[in-house]
Parts: sequence; structure tokens; C-alpha cells
Amino acid sequence: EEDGAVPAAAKGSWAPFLKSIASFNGDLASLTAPPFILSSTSLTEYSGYWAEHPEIFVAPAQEKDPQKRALLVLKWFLTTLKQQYSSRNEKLGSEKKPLNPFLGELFLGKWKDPTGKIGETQLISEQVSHHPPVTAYAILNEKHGVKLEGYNGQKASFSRGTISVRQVGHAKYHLKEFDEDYLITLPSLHIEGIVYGAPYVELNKSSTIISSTGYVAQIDYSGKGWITGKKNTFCATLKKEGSKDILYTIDGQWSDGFVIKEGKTKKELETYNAKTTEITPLYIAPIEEQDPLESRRAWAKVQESINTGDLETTGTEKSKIENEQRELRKKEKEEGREWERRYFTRVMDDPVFTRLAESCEIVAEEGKTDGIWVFDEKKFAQVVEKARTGGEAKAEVVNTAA
Ligand code: CLR
Repeated sequence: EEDGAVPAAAKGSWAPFLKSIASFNGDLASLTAPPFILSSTSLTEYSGYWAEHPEIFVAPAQEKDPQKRALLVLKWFLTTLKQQYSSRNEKLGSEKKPLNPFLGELFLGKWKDPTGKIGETQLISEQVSHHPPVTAYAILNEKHGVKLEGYNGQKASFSRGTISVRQVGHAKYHLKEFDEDYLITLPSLHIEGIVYGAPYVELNKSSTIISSTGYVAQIDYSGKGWITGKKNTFCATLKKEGSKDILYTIDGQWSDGFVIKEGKTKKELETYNAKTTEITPLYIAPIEEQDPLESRRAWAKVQESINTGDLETTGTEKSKIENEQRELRKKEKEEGREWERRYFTRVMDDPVFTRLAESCEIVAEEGKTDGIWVFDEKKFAQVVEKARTGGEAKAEVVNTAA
């Protein structure tokens, strides 16, 4: 049955691909996958997976008890996993290779709220590095004072028949009213089903959420295994830092559902069904209103040709973008300046990150991609102001050589 996953027309291209990944050098962007495994979605769009349930995203802001708040943050994180790691399978039939974003690419949108209870949630995603690829994002809900910011890159390797991916980066969830921060580390993953031509993501090891109020959540991931176990399984615990007492446990499958229990009594508090909880679609401006750097505008021709299976146009349109980018980098180099990121700034030290990471013995280096990318409120305010006064918020290039 699984063998049928490779479309008949593509069978000829899969064997050479399998051979080529055996000598994979770790650079996912350079991996040439057969056309049927290419998706027309850019990696900058993946940042949106963090908030496709805006009501769950803002829920912690309405909770007065810090312990329950920490639980709600953990719950929200777990509800994002299905979108992050298995939504392509559901929509496209398997995991696919996304478009590799160009430096400065933007993906902007909002989750509207007709009820007025949640308020508007805004997504800003920007490709802050091309070599190696790094995407940074901020998700803001003003009404509830919730801000998520983070960035991530991938380090990949090929072994034992699968591609293993370590995520480099982290996310920070901030609650304005309580002046509270949560540091979220990102899980490692590997791709299963490659030999059958039906790749899908499985998470491994564990990830952590540490709060400035001293709560620590650990999530352990496991997959199907050979004989027993179900795919996409996890178990999570929430504890107070330095204490052995388990306050809550959450067990289940992130792509299916899970149960929240009280630690001591094991009393069931809540069940969550990932399959029936609907997502809120992201609103994206029509292409003609978008900035030229916005993903769907910049990639429009490539995306259209991928969707119609027109390989030749895909190739020429991709090359156009790549050549343009090469020219830009060359010019910048000659003029001794660097591409100015529109919303993010690279810092060498982020005090919130350092404090929380140290308290939980997270190796800071693992979270860094040659510095830390932070959401730059000043830059953001400038963009908002320019939009308000009708001025074009053009991506400027500043002289960093001076
Ligand atoms: C990007 C950041 C998101 C979570 C996420 C989910 C799936 C990951 C993706 C990240 C990075 C790119 C990725 C993808 C799964 C497959 C894909 C690793 C981490 C690679 C490039 C595709 C390889 C080709 C196979 C399909 C053969 O928050």
C-alpha cells in the first residue's frame, strides 16, 4: 500500500533521489528533490503555524493564576504541533520541500476576529539570512498584550535511511500584563517514509518551556517504533523549577489529541482534540497590494508553474530570482553595506534569553545562529508610521561600513 505513494510518473525520479541523499551534505536548500515533492509554499509561511488557533494563543493572558497560566502556555504550544509538523501531509498528501526564501523575503498577515473577544493577531515573518537560511517572526496580539517572537534555522544530516533535522533557534512568548516571559526550545525531527516516497515528519527527543515565574515544562517525543507505540506521541510534565513534584501531565498524540491531568491526583482536567479543533485562516493582502518583497508576490510565477507542473517555467522563474539576489549581494559587497532587515535586528546577547536559558541549563550556543535575532520594536514602529502617513515602507539599505 505504501509503495503506491510515489506517483507512477515520478517512480523513475525517486530512486536517483534516494541515491543522492545518501551523500547529502547537510544543506537542505541544496537538496534537489524530484518535482512531485516540491511544494509551492515558501518556508517564510511556516511561521504562521504558531498561531492558527488565536483563541488558544491569547488564553494565558486572561488567567490570573501563574501556575495555570504556565499550563495554558504549554497547552498552546502543544496545539501548534499538528499545524507545524503534519499539516502538509494532510493538505498535500506528504511532506514536501518548501521554497527556499530569499534574504529579506516577507510573509505578512493577520488573523481577524469578528467576535472582538480575541482581537486581531498579526503575523510578521522575515527571512533574515539566506546562507544559512534563517527565518525570524513576531506574532502580536495587542488586545491581550501577547507577543511571540523567535527565529529558526535547520541543521540536517543523513543517517540510517532518514534525514535528521536539528532546529537552531528558539521562541519567546511574552505576556505584557504580567511582564512574564517564556523561553521555548524547538524539537528535533526526522523524516520518515522516505524510501516509500511518502515522507512525513516525526519529532524526537524533547523540548522545554521555561518561564520567568519559575515553571518548567518538558515535552518528550516518540514515534511509532517497530512494534508498539503510535506515531506523533508525546508526554509532557509541568513542574516548579528545582522541585520534583509534577503539577500537571499532558499525554497523547500531537496530531490527534491529548489529555491534561493534575499531577498528584491524576485527575483528568481537560481533553483536547487536535482533529476537530478548527484553525482560523490567516488573512493575506491581495497580491497587487503586497510589497514586492512579500512572499506570494515575489514567488507568484514560480508558485503558479509548480502548481501546473510546468517545470521549464519553474526553472526560469526561480533563476530570475536567484540571479537578482546574486546581483544585490554583489552590489552590497562592493558598496560595503549589508541588507537591512525590515523588522529584526541581530544582537549578541538577549538578556531574557540568557537568564531563562541559564536557569534551565540550556546551552546558549545551540540557540544561536551567529547571534540572536530579535524583533525590533523601533523598526516596526517606523514601518507602521510610514504606512499611516501613506509613505512607502521600502526596504532600505543602510551603510554598515561606517
Ligand atoms: C520549519 C520551521 C517550522 C517547523 C518546520 C516544520 C517542518 C520542517 C521545516 C520546519 C523546515 C524544512 C523541513 C520541514 C520538513 C521537511 C523540510 C525540514 C523546521 C525539508 C527541507 C524537506 C526535505 C525534503 C524531503 C521531503 C524529502 O516552524
